[in-house]
Amino acid sequence: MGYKIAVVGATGNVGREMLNTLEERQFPADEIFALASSRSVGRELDYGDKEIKVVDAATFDFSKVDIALFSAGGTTAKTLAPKAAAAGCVVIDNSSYWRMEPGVPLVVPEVNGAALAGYAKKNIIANPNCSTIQMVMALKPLHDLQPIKRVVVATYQSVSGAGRLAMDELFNQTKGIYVNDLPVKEQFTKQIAFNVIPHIDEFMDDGATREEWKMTAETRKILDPDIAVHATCVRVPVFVGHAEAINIEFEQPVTVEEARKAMKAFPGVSVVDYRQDEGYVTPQEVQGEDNVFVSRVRKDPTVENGLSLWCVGDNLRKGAALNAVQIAEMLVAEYLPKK
Ligand code: A2P
Ligand code: 11C
Repeated sequence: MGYKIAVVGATGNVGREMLNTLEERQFPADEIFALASSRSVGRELDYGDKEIKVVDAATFDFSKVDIALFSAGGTTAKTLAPKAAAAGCVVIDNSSYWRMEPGVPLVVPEVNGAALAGYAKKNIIANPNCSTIQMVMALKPLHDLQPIKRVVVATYQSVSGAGRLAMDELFNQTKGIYVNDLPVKEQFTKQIAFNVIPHIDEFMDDGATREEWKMTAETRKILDPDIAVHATCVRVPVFVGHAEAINIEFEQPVTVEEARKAMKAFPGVSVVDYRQDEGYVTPQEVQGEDNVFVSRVRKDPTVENGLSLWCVGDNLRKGAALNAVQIAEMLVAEYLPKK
C-alpha cells in the first residue's frame, strides 16, 4: 500500500519535473494521476518506464488522492486548490497565489520544516518562488551563525522559470537571428536571445516588480520577519538554472571561513569556492542537480559586517519540483496516516 498522488499541471516544465522527482526518489505512491487542462487530455507522459494518460483537472475527483502537487499557475490554484483541499487531499501548490495567506505554511523543509505543522488549517501548503528557495537555503546557515540584518540581491533567472513557451521563445529567437528571420516576441516584453531583461512579473506601485517583492516577502515569512531584502530580478538567456549575486549585512562580524563552513554543513547546500579559473559554479553546470551551490564568498569592506556570495540552483528542481516533493515526503513521514 502507498499513497495516491495527483500532479496538476503535469504537462508543464515543473509538472514534468515533479513526475521525474517522485519516480527518482521512489516516493511511496501506488497511484499517480497526471492532470492538466482539457487541451492535454489523453496525452501520455513518462513516469519511470510507465506511461500515464493525462486527465482533465477541472473534472477530476480529488477525494481519490491523498496529496495533490499543483504547478498550473495562480488562476488554477485559486479555483481548484480549495476544491481539492475540501475533498480531503493535501495540496502543495507551486504558484504564488497562496504563499502569503495566513494559515498557509510556506515551506523549505531544510529551513523551516516545522512550519508544516500548521498545514491542516486549510489543507494547503505553498511552495516558495524558485529565487527565494535557493536564496534562503544559502542564508539559513548564515543567519544561524550571526543574525542577518539586510540582504541586497541581483538575480540572473533562466527562461524555464517563465514556463515551457518561454523556453521555446528563447530557442526560436536564437535560431531565427542566425537565419535573419525576425524573432517572435510573445512571452517576454523584449527580445530575450542575446539580451537580459530587468523585468520579471508585473510592476508594482513602488517601482519594484512582483518577483522582487516576492523575494522580500517570502524570505521574511520563511526565515525571519526582521530581515530587510532588496532585490533586482533579471531574466537572462539561459534555459535552466537561476543564479544570484547576494550581499549580506550581519549584526556581528562573520569571517569567510566561518560562512563557508556553516553553509557546507547545511543539508542541500554545496560550497565550491576556489579563487582560480573554474573555481565557481555556473547555471549550465547545475541542471539536474538537487543541491544549491555557493561560490565567490568574500568580504564586502564597504559596509560593516558585510559578505558577498554567488549562489546557483536548478530552478525546476530545488527551486520548484524537488522542494514540493520534499514537502510531500515530510508530510507522509510526520503527519499523514501510514499506508
Ligand atoms: P496544458 O499543457 O494542458 O496547458 P508551464 O508553466 O510550463 O507553462 O505549464 C503550465 C501547466 O499548467 C501545464 O501543465 C498546463 O496544462 C497547466 N494548466 C494551465 N491551465 C490549466 C487549467 N486551467 N487547468 C489545469 N491545468 C492547467
Ligand atoms: C521565474 N521565479 O523565474 C519565476 C517563476 O512565483 O512561482 C516562478 C514564479 C512564482 O520566472
